[in-house]
Amino acid sequence: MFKDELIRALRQERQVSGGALARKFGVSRTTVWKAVNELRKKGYEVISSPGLGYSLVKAPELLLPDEISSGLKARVLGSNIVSFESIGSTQDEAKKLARQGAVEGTVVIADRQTQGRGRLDRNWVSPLGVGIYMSIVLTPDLKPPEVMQIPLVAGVAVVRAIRRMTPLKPLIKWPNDVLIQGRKVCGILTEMSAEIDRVSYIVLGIGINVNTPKEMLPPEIREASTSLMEEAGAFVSRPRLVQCLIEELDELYAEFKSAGFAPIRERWKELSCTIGAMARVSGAGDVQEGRVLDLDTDGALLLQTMDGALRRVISGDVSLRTI
Ligand code: BT5
Repeated sequence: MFKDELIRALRQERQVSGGALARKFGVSRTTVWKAVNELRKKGYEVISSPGLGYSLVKAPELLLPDEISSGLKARVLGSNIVSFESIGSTQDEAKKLARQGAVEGTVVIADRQTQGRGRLDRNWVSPLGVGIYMSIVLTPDLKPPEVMQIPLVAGVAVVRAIRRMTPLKPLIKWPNDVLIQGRKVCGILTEMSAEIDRVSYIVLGIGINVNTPKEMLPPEIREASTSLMEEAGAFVSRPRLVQCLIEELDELYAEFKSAGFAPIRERWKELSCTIGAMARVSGAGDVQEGRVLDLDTDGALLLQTMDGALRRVISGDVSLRTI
C-alpha cells in the first residue's frame, strides 16, 4: 500500500524531499529511502539530489494500481484496483473479493497466472510480463439469462481499446473471442453467482496477448493465436491499454445498464466477423453447421442450418469457415 502511495506522491510533485515524504506517511526517512530503492529495482527511475529530494523521471511498464488509476477517466470501473505479480487465477481472487462485498468495478489484475482458465475449465496461457490478465467484479440488476450479454459488451470494449492503441482492426467471434486476421488475441470469461431470478455478482475475466512473442505460446495453440505485438510489429504499453480498456468498458457498461442490450447489439454487429459467415457450432455434445444470420435481440446466435431450419444458439464454440 505504502509503495502505491509513494508512487502517487512522486508523480504529483516534480521534486519532493525525503523528510516531507516521511512526514506525509508517518515513517522514517530511512523507510522512505528503502522504499524508493525498491521502486528502482522495479524499474522506476528516481533521481535523488542532495538537499532537494526525489524526482520521478520514468515509470516502468508495470500493471500496478497506481500506473492504471493515474489519469483514468472512468466512473464505476477501476475505482478499486488490486494487482499481483503472480496469481493462480484473477477470477478466483475477484470472486473472493466479491463474496466479501467488494465495490462494483473492482479490478483484479496480474502480471502472470499459473492457473489461468477459459470456459469449461480450459486453460488460458498467461506468461509473465507480456499480457493482460484481469477480472472485474460487476453487480448489475440482471436476470441470469441476460448475463450472456456481458461478454458481448466486453468484446466491443476490447476491440475499441485495441483500435484506440494500435492501427490493428480486430473483430469479434461469437460469443467471446477477439481475433486479428482470424487468430485469437483475447479471450473473455464470464462467471456468476446467482439466485433463481437475480444475479448477485458477475466476475468478468479478460485475457489479452499484448507483447507476447509467438514462442511463448505452446505449439498446440500457436497457429490459432496471436498477440498485438506480433500483429502490429511494435511494443504496446500494457498499463495504457488497460486504461483504455477500463474506460471503454466503463462507458459501454453504463450504456448497457441505462439503455439495455439494443445499442450494444448494434455496436457488436459492426465489429463482428460472425454474421454472414458459415459456421460450425459445437456445444452440449451437439454440432450444428450453417450460415449465421444474425445476433438475436438477447445475444443468442441465429443460425440457418443446412436443412433450412432456423436455430437459436445460446452457448457453444464457433469455428468460422469464411471470415
Ligand atoms: C476463453 O476461453 O477464451 C476465456 C479466457 C479468459 C482468460 C481470462 S485471463 C483473466 C481471467 N482469469 C482467468 O483465469 N481467466 C480469465 P475459451 O473460449 O474456453 O478458450 C480457451 C482456449 O483458448 C484454450 O483451450 C486454448 O485453445 C486457447 N488459448 C489458451 N490460452 C491462449 C492464449 N494465451 N491466447 C490465445 N489462445 C489461447
